[in-house]
Amino acid sequence: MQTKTTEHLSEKEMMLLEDQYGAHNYHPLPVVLARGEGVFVYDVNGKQYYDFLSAYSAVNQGHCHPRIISALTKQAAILTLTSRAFYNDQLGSYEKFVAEFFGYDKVLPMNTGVEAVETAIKLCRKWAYTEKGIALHRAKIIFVSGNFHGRTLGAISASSDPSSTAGFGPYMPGYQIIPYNDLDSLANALEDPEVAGFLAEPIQGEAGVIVPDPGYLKSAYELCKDRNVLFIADEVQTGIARTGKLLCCDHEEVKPDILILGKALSGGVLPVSAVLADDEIMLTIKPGEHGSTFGGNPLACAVATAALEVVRDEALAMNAAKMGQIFRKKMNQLKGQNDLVREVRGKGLLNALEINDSEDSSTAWEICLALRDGGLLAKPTHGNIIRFAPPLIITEEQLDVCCQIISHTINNF
Ligand code: IF1
Repeated sequence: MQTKTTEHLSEKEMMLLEDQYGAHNYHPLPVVLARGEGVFVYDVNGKQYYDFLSAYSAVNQGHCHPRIISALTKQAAILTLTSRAFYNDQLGSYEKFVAEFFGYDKVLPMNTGVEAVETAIKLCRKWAYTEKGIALHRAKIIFVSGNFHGRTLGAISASSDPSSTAGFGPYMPGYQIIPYNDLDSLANALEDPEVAGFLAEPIQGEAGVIVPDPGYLKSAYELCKDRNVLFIADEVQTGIARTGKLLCCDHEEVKPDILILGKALSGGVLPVSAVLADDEIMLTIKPGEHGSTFGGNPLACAVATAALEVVRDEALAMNAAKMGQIFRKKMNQLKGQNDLVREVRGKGLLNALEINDSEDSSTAWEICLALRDGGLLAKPTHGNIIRFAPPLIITEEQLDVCCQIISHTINNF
């Protein structure tokens, strides 16, 4: 089904419109999508693809999940936005639901993932000055190299990736970057009494699905606790059942002091993010000190509630764990047959294949073009790494078909 304005445009003309009238801040794979349903997306000519990007893990529940769409359409016809200048009949019950769902005293509702990251940084600094007693505006936060936390200046100031940072300075002060998966460097950095927080992804998504050593998260958490430093987990991409547990931190039974969620919190239907913490941290921000026009809007509350109920009722974490094991087993068999595949890594249904070519080669991109022709959509992350992250509702039969498409494509490449 095409909207009125595009029914007469060809696929090529649609791409040219974006090129002429849109900023060139992306380099999309040449495919024009018009419809999504479950694990499938369809292009303007009706061709079906398995979606193995899931909008960077925002569509964990599958495209246009009926239960989420019905919550959206019902609330959309009643009340969409009040602003936080007034109460509304959706926010309180949503806050209770989501705080209890993840086991925290309170939630601060925002919209995009990066807004939640910025909120967590502000909470950490506030806590540093009012609770830990660090001198005003002296608080430091430790980040890890290879991170991705979003595109605002506060987020890119933590980045070690030139494509995220070059030409956008000057950068936010009070940040320190240490190597990922390196406890000695964390222990050294924590010697500084002005450190207030350690913020990291439990698995680095954009860096190429970098899974730290078993025990890293637990030990990092314990080092932070020993030094009265907040352990802040960015689970925007790894959360909401993506890695085979509700949260990636659950694999090591680590409970972050501040938890950052986004993306699939709404099932990819509209931007909904959240920061969760207990009262000692959350109540350091007083009325009027932080907010957002759309944060906690009634429509987002209705959608996010349904999105989380789907994760719970359809046991998506369990399915992600099971399907992920099958996927990595089959991809490792492919690795054994074909030296184009250098490494298979991931957890749950957040996986990646490292292609045996230089980072600046176009091989991974060309493989993704061939996968598209084979009916499966995926996109390279850094250079030679292809991320594979289907919706968590994928069945074993569908996964088998997709593994055949991937193996066939790579073996014939
Ligand atoms: C783009 C990457 C993924 C995230 C983590 C915060 C955010 C993201 C761990 C910010 C967002 C998105 C952003 C999008 C592509 C995608 C991405 F390739 F950029 F890095 F997923 F890996 N923390 N990731 O992954 O959330 O403000 O976007 O809602 O910028 O191209 P957001």
